[in-house]
Amino acid sequence: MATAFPEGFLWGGAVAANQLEGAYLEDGKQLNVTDVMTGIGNKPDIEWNEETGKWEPSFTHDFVHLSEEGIDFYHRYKDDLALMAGMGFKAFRTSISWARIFPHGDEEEPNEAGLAFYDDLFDTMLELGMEPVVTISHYETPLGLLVDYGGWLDRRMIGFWERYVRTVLTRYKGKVKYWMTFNEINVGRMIPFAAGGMLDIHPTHKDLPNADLTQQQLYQGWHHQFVANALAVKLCREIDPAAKMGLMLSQSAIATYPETCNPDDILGAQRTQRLHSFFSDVMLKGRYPGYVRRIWEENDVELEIADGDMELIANYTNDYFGFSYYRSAVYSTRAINEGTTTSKGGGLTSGSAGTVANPYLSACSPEPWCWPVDPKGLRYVCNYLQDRYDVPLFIVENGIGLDENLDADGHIDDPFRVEYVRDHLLQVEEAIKDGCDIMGYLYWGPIDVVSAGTGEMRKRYGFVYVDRFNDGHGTLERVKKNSYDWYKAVIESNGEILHA
Ligand code: BGP
Repeated sequence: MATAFPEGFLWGGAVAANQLEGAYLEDGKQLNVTDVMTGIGNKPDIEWNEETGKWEPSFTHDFVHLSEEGIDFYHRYKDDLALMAGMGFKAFRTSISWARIFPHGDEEEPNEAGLAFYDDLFDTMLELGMEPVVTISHYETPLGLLVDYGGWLDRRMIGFWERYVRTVLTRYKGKVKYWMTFNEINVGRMIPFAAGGMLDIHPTHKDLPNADLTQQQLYQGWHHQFVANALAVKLCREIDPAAKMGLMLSQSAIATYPETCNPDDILGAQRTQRLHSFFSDVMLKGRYPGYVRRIWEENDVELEIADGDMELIANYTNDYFGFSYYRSAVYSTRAINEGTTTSKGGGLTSGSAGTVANPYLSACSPEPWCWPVDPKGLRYVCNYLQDRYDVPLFIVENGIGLDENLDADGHIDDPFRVEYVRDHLLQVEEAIKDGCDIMGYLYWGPIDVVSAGTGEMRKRYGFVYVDRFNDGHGTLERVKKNSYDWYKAVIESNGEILHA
Protein backbone atom coordinates (compact mmCIF):
# COMPACT_ATOMS: atom_id res chain seq x y z
CA MET A 1 0.00 0.00 0.00
CA ALA A 2 1.42 3.37 -0.96
CA THR A 3 1.75 5.80 1.91
CA ALA A 4 0.73 9.43 1.88
CA PHE A 5 4.23 10.57 2.84
CA PRO A 6 5.49 12.46 -0.19
CA GLU A 7 8.74 11.74 -1.95
CA GLY A 8 11.54 13.78 -0.42
CA PHE A 9 9.84 13.81 2.99
CA LEU A 10 12.52 14.88 5.47
CA TRP A 11 12.70 11.97 7.93
CA GLY A 12 15.18 12.43 10.74
CA GLY A 13 15.85 13.67 14.24
CA ALA A 14 16.54 16.83 16.24
CA VAL A 15 18.82 17.94 19.05
CA ALA A 16 20.20 21.23 20.39
CA ALA A 17 23.82 22.25 20.93
CA ASN A 18 23.46 23.07 24.61
CA GLN A 19 21.90 19.70 25.41
CA LEU A 20 24.57 17.48 23.90
CA GLU A 21 27.77 19.20 22.79
CA GLY A 22 29.41 19.65 26.20
CA ALA A 23 32.85 21.33 25.82
CA TYR A 24 31.07 24.30 27.34
CA LEU A 25 34.18 26.49 27.63
CA GLU A 26 36.33 25.00 24.90
CA ASP A 27 37.95 26.70 21.87
CA GLY A 28 37.01 30.18 22.94
CA LYS A 29 33.37 29.59 23.80
CA GLN A 30 31.98 31.56 26.73
CA LEU A 31 28.82 30.99 28.75
CA ASN A 32 25.33 31.09 27.33
CA VAL A 33 22.10 31.29 29.32
CA THR A 34 21.58 27.54 29.62
CA ASP A 35 25.15 27.10 30.89
CA VAL A 36 24.08 28.71 34.16
CA MET A 37 20.92 26.65 34.56
CA THR A 38 20.07 23.14 35.59
CA GLY A 39 17.16 22.96 33.19
CA ILE A 40 15.26 25.87 31.70
CA GLY A 41 12.47 25.27 34.20
CA ASN A 42 14.78 26.20 37.07
CA LYS A 43 16.16 29.50 38.25
CA PRO A 44 19.40 30.69 36.70
CA ASP A 45 22.44 30.28 38.92
CA ILE A 46 23.39 33.96 38.91
CA GLU A 47 23.63 36.52 41.68
CA TRP A 48 23.83 40.26 42.00
CA ASN A 49 27.38 41.47 42.59
CA GLU A 50 27.36 44.72 44.60
CA GLU A 51 30.89 45.65 43.53
CA THR A 52 30.38 45.35 39.81
CA GLY A 53 26.72 46.32 40.00
CA LYS A 54 25.59 43.49 37.77
CA TRP A 55 24.37 39.93 37.66
CA GLU A 56 27.15 37.36 37.53
CA PRO A 57 27.27 33.58 37.43
CA SER A 58 27.45 32.35 40.99
CA PHE A 59 28.63 28.87 40.06
CA THR A 60 27.97 27.50 43.48
CA HIS A 61 28.28 24.05 41.93
CA ASP A 62 26.22 22.46 44.60
CA PHE A 63 24.55 20.52 41.80
CA VAL A 64 25.74 18.31 38.97
CA HIS A 65 25.61 20.43 35.87
CA LEU A 66 25.25 17.80 33.19
CA SER A 67 25.22 20.07 30.17
CA GLU A 68 28.84 21.15 30.79
CA GLU A 69 29.94 17.82 29.37
CA GLY A 70 26.62 16.88 27.74
CA ILE A 71 27.14 13.63 25.89
CA ASP A 72 30.46 14.95 24.60
CA PHE A 73 29.05 15.34 21.09
CA TYR A 74 31.62 18.08 20.49
CA HIS A 75 34.31 15.40 20.33
CA ARG A 76 32.23 12.44 19.17
CA TYR A 77 30.00 13.95 16.50
CA LYS A 78 31.44 11.93 13.63
CA ASP A 79 30.50 8.63 15.29
CA ASP A 80 27.15 9.98 16.47
CA LEU A 81 26.23 11.30 13.03
CA ALA A 82 27.18 7.94 11.54
CA LEU A 83 24.71 6.33 13.95
CA MET A 84 22.00 8.73 12.75
CA ALA A 85 22.86 8.04 9.12
CA GLY A 86 22.61 4.34 9.96
CA MET A 87 18.88 4.88 10.46
CA GLY A 88 18.71 6.46 7.02
CA PHE A 89 18.09 10.00 8.26
CA LYS A 90 17.43 12.46 5.44
CA ALA A 91 17.80 15.42 7.81
CA PHE A 92 19.37 16.18 11.15
CA ARG A 93 18.49 19.23 13.19
CA THR A 94 20.86 20.88 15.61
CA SER A 95 21.62 24.43 16.68
CA ILE A 96 24.63 26.67 16.49
CA SER A 97 25.80 27.64 19.94
CA TRP A 98 25.86 31.43 19.54
CA ALA A 99 28.58 31.81 22.21
CA ARG A 100 30.95 29.63 20.16
CA ILE A 101 30.74 32.17 17.33
CA PHE A 102 30.45 35.42 19.32
CA PRO A 103 31.55 34.32 22.81
CA HIS A 104 30.43 37.40 24.72
CA GLY A 105 27.96 38.38 22.04
CA ASP A 106 29.06 41.92 21.21
CA GLU A 107 32.46 41.30 19.57
CA GLU A 108 33.19 42.82 16.17
CA GLU A 109 34.80 39.65 14.82
CA PRO A 110 33.65 36.04 15.13
CA ASN A 111 35.59 33.23 16.79
CA GLU A 112 37.15 31.18 13.97
CA ALA A 113 37.42 28.00 16.06
CA GLY A 114 33.68 28.00 16.60
CA LEU A 115 32.93 28.57 12.92
CA ALA A 116 35.32 25.78 11.94
CA PHE A 117 33.57 23.31 14.26
CA TYR A 118 30.22 23.81 12.53
CA ASP A 119 31.86 23.73 9.11
CA ASP A 120 33.03 20.23 9.78
CA LEU A 121 29.79 19.24 11.47
CA PHE A 122 27.68 20.29 8.47
CA ASP A 123 30.17 18.78 6.00
CA THR A 124 29.97 15.48 7.87
CA MET A 125 26.17 15.53 7.74
CA LEU A 126 26.19 16.24 4.02
CA GLU A 127 28.73 13.47 3.34
CA LEU A 128 26.41 11.11 5.21
CA GLY A 129 23.42 12.18 3.11
CA MET A 130 21.67 14.26 5.78
CA GLU A 131 20.40 17.82 5.25
CA PRO A 132 21.42 20.08 8.14
CA VAL A 133 18.39 21.79 9.70
CA VAL A 134 19.81 24.55 11.84
CA THR A 135 18.34 26.58 14.68
CA ILE A 136 20.19 29.86 15.04
CA SER A 137 19.43 30.12 18.76
CA HIS A 138 18.02 27.24 20.80
CA TYR A 139 17.87 28.81 24.30
CA GLU A 140 21.49 29.82 23.66
CA THR A 141 21.83 33.59 23.95
CA PRO A 142 25.35 34.46 25.18
CA LEU A 143 25.17 35.25 28.89
CA GLY A 144 27.32 38.36 28.33
CA LEU A 145 24.48 39.94 26.36
CA LEU A 146 22.05 39.38 29.23
CA VAL A 147 24.20 40.65 32.08
CA ASP A 148 25.59 43.64 30.19
CA TYR A 149 22.56 44.67 28.15
CA GLY A 150 19.53 42.87 29.58
CA GLY A 151 19.36 40.69 26.48
CA TRP A 152 16.35 41.22 24.21
CA LEU A 153 14.96 43.92 26.51
CA ASP A 154 17.57 46.14 24.84
CA ARG A 155 17.19 47.18 21.22
CA ARG A 156 20.95 46.93 20.64
CA MET A 157 20.46 43.14 20.59
CA ILE A 158 19.10 43.45 17.06
CA GLY A 159 22.53 44.64 15.90
CA PHE A 160 24.41 41.82 17.66
CA TRP A 161 21.97 39.31 16.22
CA GLU A 162 22.29 40.76 12.73
CA ARG A 163 26.07 40.40 12.84
CA TYR A 164 25.78 36.81 14.08
CA VAL A 165 23.18 35.82 11.50
CA ARG A 166 25.07 37.48 8.65
CA THR A 167 28.21 35.61 9.74
CA VAL A 168 26.64 32.15 9.81
CA LEU A 169 24.55 32.63 6.65
CA THR A 170 27.64 33.73 4.73
CA ARG A 171 29.88 31.01 6.11
CA TYR A 172 27.46 28.10 5.61
CA LYS A 173 25.95 29.32 2.33
CA GLY A 174 25.19 26.35 0.11
CA LYS A 175 25.58 23.90 3.00
CA VAL A 176 22.51 24.68 5.08
CA LYS A 177 19.19 24.83 3.25
CA TYR A 178 16.88 24.83 6.25
CA TRP A 179 17.30 27.48 8.92
CA MET A 180 15.15 28.44 11.87
CA THR A 181 15.53 31.64 13.90
CA PHE A 182 14.64 31.17 17.60
CA ASN A 183 13.61 27.96 19.33
CA GLU A 184 10.24 28.35 21.04
CA ILE A 185 10.27 32.04 22.02
CA ASN A 186 6.64 31.51 23.00
CA VAL A 187 7.91 29.52 25.98
CA GLY A 188 9.59 32.78 27.03
CA ARG A 189 6.25 33.75 28.54
CA MET A 190 6.94 31.22 31.32
CA ILE A 191 10.75 31.27 31.30
CA PRO A 192 11.97 34.62 29.96
CA PHE A 193 15.61 34.12 30.97
CA ALA A 194 16.33 31.01 28.89
CA ALA A 195 13.67 30.98 26.20
CA GLY A 196 13.31 34.74 25.99
CA GLY A 197 16.96 35.67 26.44
CA MET A 198 15.88 38.57 28.69
CA LEU A 199 17.09 39.77 32.10
CA ASP A 200 16.12 42.81 34.12
CA ILE A 201 19.48 44.42 34.92
CA HIS A 202 18.22 47.62 36.49
CA PRO A 203 20.00 48.02 39.88
CA THR A 204 16.76 48.86 41.66
CA HIS A 205 15.40 45.48 40.61
CA LYS A 206 18.27 43.43 41.96
CA ASP A 207 16.14 41.96 44.77
CA LEU A 208 13.44 40.74 42.43
CA PRO A 209 13.50 37.10 41.49
CA ASN A 210 15.52 37.63 38.35
CA ALA A 211 13.21 35.67 36.13
CA ASP A 212 10.19 37.93 36.72
CA LEU A 213 9.44 40.42 33.99
CA THR A 214 6.50 42.77 33.48
CA GLN A 215 4.15 42.45 30.51
CA GLN A 216 5.66 45.69 29.19
CA GLN A 217 9.15 44.17 29.26
CA LEU A 218 8.05 40.88 27.67
CA TYR A 219 6.19 42.47 24.77
CA GLN A 220 9.01 44.94 24.15
CA GLY A 221 11.57 42.10 24.18
CA TRP A 222 9.43 40.10 21.76
CA HIS A 223 9.07 43.11 19.51
CA HIS A 224 12.85 43.26 19.22
CA GLN A 225 12.87 39.53 18.42
CA PHE A 226 10.18 39.96 15.74
CA VAL A 227 12.33 42.62 14.09
CA ALA A 228 15.35 40.30 14.42
CA ASN A 229 13.37 37.39 12.93
CA ALA A 230 12.37 39.50 9.92
CA LEU A 231 15.96 40.67 9.51
CA ALA A 232 17.10 37.03 9.42
CA VAL A 233 14.59 36.30 6.64
CA LYS A 234 15.83 39.35 4.74
CA LEU A 235 19.48 38.38 5.15
CA CYS A 236 18.72 34.84 4.03
CA ARG A 237 17.06 36.08 0.83
CA GLU A 238 20.04 38.34 0.13
CA ILE A 239 22.89 35.99 1.06
CA ASP A 240 21.58 32.54 0.14
CA PRO A 241 18.26 32.79 -1.73
CA ALA A 242 18.14 29.02 -2.23
CA ALA A 243 17.92 28.50 1.54
CA LYS A 244 14.73 28.76 3.61
CA MET A 245 14.34 30.63 6.88
CA GLY A 246 11.67 29.11 9.10
CA LEU A 247 10.39 29.98 12.53
CA MET A 248 10.16 27.51 15.40
CA LEU A 249 7.55 27.52 18.15
CA SER A 250 6.23 25.07 20.71
CA GLN A 251 2.73 24.16 19.54
CA SER A 252 1.61 21.69 22.20
CA ALA A 253 -0.63 24.40 23.66
CA ILE A 254 -2.49 24.72 20.35
CA ALA A 255 -4.00 21.34 21.23
CA THR A 256 -5.82 22.84 24.23
CA TYR A 257 -9.32 21.39 24.21
CA PRO A 258 -12.32 22.95 25.96
CA GLU A 259 -13.53 20.59 28.72
CA THR A 260 -17.19 21.13 27.77
CA CYS A 261 -19.40 23.13 25.41
CA ASN A 262 -19.66 25.81 28.10
CA PRO A 263 -18.85 28.96 26.09
CA ASP A 264 -16.41 29.97 28.83
CA ASP A 265 -14.44 26.77 28.19
CA ILE A 266 -14.42 27.47 24.46
CA LEU A 267 -13.25 31.05 25.00
CA GLY A 268 -10.67 29.94 27.59
CA ALA A 269 -9.19 27.37 25.20
CA GLN A 270 -9.14 29.98 22.45
CA ARG A 271 -7.39 32.44 24.76
CA THR A 272 -4.70 29.85 25.45
CA GLN A 273 -4.24 29.18 21.74
CA ARG A 274 -3.91 32.89 21.05
CA LEU A 275 -1.25 33.37 23.74
CA HIS A 276 0.89 31.08 21.58
CA SER A 277 -0.39 31.88 18.08
CA PHE A 278 0.42 35.52 18.82
CA PHE A 279 4.05 34.81 17.88
CA SER A 280 3.32 33.16 14.54
CA ASP A 281 0.54 35.66 13.81
CA VAL A 282 3.18 38.40 13.88
CA MET A 283 5.98 36.47 12.15
CA LEU A 284 3.82 34.92 9.41
CA LYS A 285 1.03 37.45 8.89
CA GLY A 286 3.45 40.34 9.26
CA ARG A 287 1.42 42.47 11.67
CA TYR A 288 0.22 42.58 15.25
CA PRO A 289 -3.15 40.82 15.57
CA GLY A 290 -6.16 42.78 16.82
CA TYR A 291 -6.66 40.65 19.93
CA VAL A 292 -3.28 41.62 21.40
CA ARG A 293 -4.27 45.27 21.59
CA ARG A 294 -6.74 44.47 24.34
CA ILE A 295 -4.02 42.63 26.30
CA TRP A 296 -1.74 45.65 25.93
CA GLU A 297 -4.47 48.00 27.04
CA GLU A 298 -5.35 45.95 30.10
CA ASN A 299 -1.69 45.61 31.10
CA ASP A 300 -0.58 49.17 30.34
CA VAL A 301 1.78 47.99 27.64
CA GLU A 302 3.08 50.70 25.35
CA LEU A 303 5.41 49.36 22.70
CA GLU A 304 8.28 51.37 21.37
CA ILE A 305 8.23 50.69 17.65
CA ALA A 306 10.99 52.31 15.58
CA ASP A 307 10.46 53.67 12.07
CA GLY A 308 10.68 50.86 9.57
CA ASP A 309 10.06 48.03 12.08
CA MET A 310 6.56 47.23 10.89
CA GLU A 311 7.55 47.38 7.20
CA LEU A 312 10.33 44.90 7.87
CA ILE A 313 7.99 42.59 9.78
CA ALA A 314 5.39 42.85 7.01
CA ASN A 315 7.81 42.27 4.14
CA TYR A 316 9.90 39.45 5.54
CA THR A 317 7.73 36.66 6.88
CA ASN A 318 9.18 33.18 7.37
CA ASP A 319 9.30 30.53 4.65
CA TYR A 320 7.96 27.67 6.77
CA PHE A 321 6.56 26.87 10.20
CA GLY A 322 8.78 24.57 12.26
CA PHE A 323 7.21 23.39 15.49
CA SER A 324 7.41 20.98 18.40
CA TYR A 325 4.48 18.94 19.63
CA TYR A 326 4.57 16.63 22.62
CA ARG A 327 1.14 16.60 24.30
CA SER A 328 -2.26 18.21 24.59
CA ALA A 329 -4.15 19.89 27.44
CA VAL A 330 -7.74 20.54 28.56
CA TYR A 331 -9.12 23.94 29.51
CA SER A 332 -11.62 23.80 32.35
CA THR A 333 -13.52 26.82 33.69
CA ARG A 334 -15.06 24.53 36.31
CA ALA A 335 -11.64 23.48 37.67
CA ILE A 336 -10.48 27.09 37.74
CA ASN A 337 -13.54 28.11 39.75
CA GLU A 338 -13.08 25.15 42.11
CA GLY A 339 -9.34 25.75 42.37
CA THR A 340 -8.62 22.18 41.30
CA THR A 341 -6.57 22.64 38.14
CA THR A 342 -3.54 20.43 37.86
CA SER A 343 -0.20 21.07 36.23
CA LYS A 344 -0.26 17.57 34.76
CA GLY A 345 -0.68 17.91 31.07
CA GLY A 346 0.12 21.58 31.45
CA GLY A 347 3.56 22.77 32.37
CA LEU A 348 6.12 24.81 30.50
CA THR A 349 5.37 24.13 26.90
CA SER A 350 1.64 23.84 27.34
CA GLY A 351 1.08 27.13 29.10
CA SER A 352 -2.53 26.29 29.89
CA ALA A 353 -3.80 27.91 33.06
CA GLY A 354 -6.97 25.87 33.39
CA THR A 355 -5.65 22.38 32.86
CA VAL A 356 -7.28 19.15 33.99
CA ALA A 357 -6.66 15.52 33.01
CA ASN A 358 -8.20 14.32 29.75
CA PRO A 359 -10.36 11.24 30.43
CA TYR A 360 -10.23 10.23 26.75
CA LEU A 361 -6.48 9.70 26.72
CA SER A 362 -5.23 6.41 28.07
CA ALA A 363 -1.52 7.01 28.49
CA CYS A 364 0.94 9.51 29.75
CA SER A 365 4.72 9.36 29.87
CA PRO A 366 6.08 7.94 33.15
CA GLU A 367 6.02 9.85 36.43
CA PRO A 368 7.26 12.35 37.41
CA TRP A 369 6.86 13.89 33.94
CA CYS A 370 3.52 12.41 32.95
CA TRP A 371 3.01 14.19 29.64
CA PRO A 372 -0.32 13.01 28.18
CA VAL A 373 0.12 11.00 25.00
CA ASP A 374 -2.22 12.34 22.32
CA PRO A 375 -1.29 11.47 18.72
CA LYS A 376 -4.51 12.94 17.32
CA GLY A 377 -3.52 16.23 18.91
CA LEU A 378 -0.70 16.38 16.37
CA ARG A 379 -3.14 16.00 13.48
CA TYR A 380 -5.28 18.73 15.03
CA VAL A 381 -2.28 21.07 15.37
CA CYS A 382 -1.17 20.47 11.76
CA ASN A 383 -4.64 21.30 10.47
CA TYR A 384 -4.96 24.36 12.71
CA LEU A 385 -1.64 25.73 11.44
CA GLN A 386 -2.36 24.93 7.80
CA ASP A 387 -5.74 26.67 7.99
CA ARG A 388 -4.37 29.71 9.80
CA TYR A 389 -1.14 30.28 7.87
CA ASP A 390 -1.10 28.19 4.69
CA VAL A 391 2.70 27.80 4.68
CA PRO A 392 4.69 24.54 4.65
CA LEU A 393 4.83 22.88 8.06
CA PHE A 394 7.86 21.10 9.47
CA ILE A 395 7.48 18.90 12.56
CA VAL A 396 10.91 19.52 14.06
CA GLU A 397 10.30 17.94 17.48
CA ASN A 398 8.11 15.13 18.74
CA GLY A 399 9.15 12.31 21.03
CA ILE A 400 8.89 10.55 24.35
CA GLY A 401 11.22 10.68 27.36
CA LEU A 402 11.51 7.45 29.36
CA ASP A 403 13.56 6.38 32.37
CA GLU A 404 15.54 3.49 30.88
CA ASN A 405 18.41 1.23 31.91
CA LEU A 406 20.33 -1.47 30.08
CA ASP A 407 19.03 -4.97 30.84
CA ALA A 408 21.25 -7.86 31.95
CA ASP A 409 22.25 -8.50 28.31
CA GLY A 410 23.16 -4.86 27.72
CA HIS A 411 20.02 -4.10 25.64
CA ILE A 412 17.07 -1.75 25.90
CA ASP A 413 13.67 -2.85 24.69
CA ASP A 414 11.44 0.21 24.22
CA PRO A 415 8.08 -0.82 22.75
CA PHE A 416 6.38 2.19 24.38
CA ARG A 417 8.57 4.51 22.27
CA VAL A 418 7.83 2.55 19.10
CA GLU A 419 4.11 2.75 19.82
CA TYR A 420 4.35 6.50 20.56
CA VAL A 421 6.18 7.30 17.34
CA ARG A 422 4.04 4.97 15.21
CA ASP A 423 0.79 6.45 16.52
CA HIS A 424 2.01 10.01 15.95
CA LEU A 425 3.28 9.25 12.47
CA LEU A 426 -0.04 7.67 11.52
CA GLN A 427 -1.68 10.95 12.50
CA VAL A 428 0.89 12.91 10.49
CA GLU A 429 -0.13 10.78 7.53
CA GLU A 430 -3.79 11.59 8.22
CA ALA A 431 -2.89 15.28 8.33
CA ILE A 432 -1.17 14.97 4.95
CA LYS A 433 -4.34 13.34 3.59
CA ASP A 434 -6.30 16.25 5.13
CA GLY A 435 -4.32 18.51 2.82
CA CYS A 436 -1.52 19.66 5.12
CA ASP A 437 1.77 20.47 3.43
CA ILE A 438 4.25 18.77 5.78
CA MET A 439 7.94 18.93 4.89
CA GLY A 440 9.22 16.36 7.32
CA TYR A 441 9.26 14.76 10.74
CA LEU A 442 12.25 15.09 13.07
CA TYR A 443 12.08 12.90 16.16
CA TRP A 444 13.27 14.76 19.25
CA GLY A 445 16.30 13.29 20.87
CA PRO A 446 17.28 10.39 18.54
CA ILE A 447 20.25 9.99 20.88
CA ASP A 448 19.89 10.48 24.67
CA VAL A 449 20.69 14.09 25.60
CA VAL A 450 20.39 16.29 28.68
CA SER A 451 16.75 17.27 29.25
CA ALA A 452 15.96 20.92 28.50
CA GLY A 453 13.22 21.22 31.10
CA THR A 454 14.85 19.53 34.05
CA GLY A 455 18.55 19.24 33.18
CA GLU A 456 18.68 15.49 33.76
CA MET A 457 19.98 12.51 31.78
CA ARG A 458 17.36 10.18 33.27
CA LYS A 459 14.70 11.43 30.85
CA ARG A 460 15.85 9.55 27.77
CA TYR A 461 14.36 10.10 24.31
CA GLY A 462 16.96 8.30 22.20
CA PHE A 463 16.88 5.49 19.70
CA VAL A 464 20.49 5.40 20.89
CA TYR A 465 21.25 5.06 24.59
CA VAL A 466 24.12 7.04 26.14
CA ASP A 467 25.70 5.69 29.29
CA ARG A 468 25.54 8.73 31.54
CA PHE A 469 23.49 9.31 34.68
CA ASN A 470 22.06 12.16 36.73
CA ASP A 471 24.97 12.12 39.18
CA GLY A 472 27.35 12.60 36.24
CA HIS A 473 28.92 9.12 36.17
CA GLY A 474 28.91 6.85 33.13
CA THR A 475 31.16 5.66 30.31
CA LEU A 476 29.38 7.72 27.61
CA GLU A 477 29.19 4.52 25.57
CA ARG A 478 26.49 4.50 22.87
CA VAL A 479 24.11 1.51 22.55
CA LYS A 480 21.33 1.12 19.95
CA LYS A 481 17.92 0.53 21.54
CA ASN A 482 15.45 -1.83 19.89
CA SER A 483 13.57 1.15 18.44
CA TYR A 484 16.64 2.00 16.34
CA ASP A 485 16.02 -0.70 13.73
CA TRP A 486 12.30 -0.01 13.77
CA TYR A 487 12.73 3.70 12.96
CA LYS A 488 15.22 2.75 10.27
CA ALA A 489 12.59 0.49 8.70
CA VAL A 490 10.00 3.29 8.86
CA ILE A 491 12.30 5.59 6.92
CA GLU A 492 13.39 2.90 4.47
CA SER A 493 9.77 2.12 3.61
CA ASN A 494 8.77 5.83 3.56
CA GLY A 495 6.27 5.05 6.30
CA GLU A 496 4.80 1.90 4.81
CA ILE A 497 5.65 -0.37 7.74
CA LEU A 498 3.56 1.85 10.00
CA HIS A 499 0.60 -0.08 8.64
CA ALA A 500 2.14 -3.52 9.19
C1 BGP B 1 11.37 21.30 23.72
C2 BGP B 1 12.74 21.86 23.57
C3 BGP B 1 13.83 20.86 23.53
C4 BGP B 1 13.56 19.58 24.26
C5 BGP B 1 12.15 19.14 24.35
C6 BGP B 1 11.86 18.07 25.38
O1 BGP B 1 10.49 22.22 24.23
O2 BGP B 1 12.84 22.64 22.40
O3 BGP B 1 15.04 21.48 23.76
O4 BGP B 1 14.45 19.17 25.19
O5 BGP B 1 11.28 20.21 24.59
O6 BGP B 1 11.81 18.63 26.66
P1 BGP B 1 12.55 17.99 27.88
O7 BGP B 1 13.98 17.88 27.52
O8 BGP B 1 12.33 18.93 29.03
O9 BGP B 1 11.91 16.66 28.11
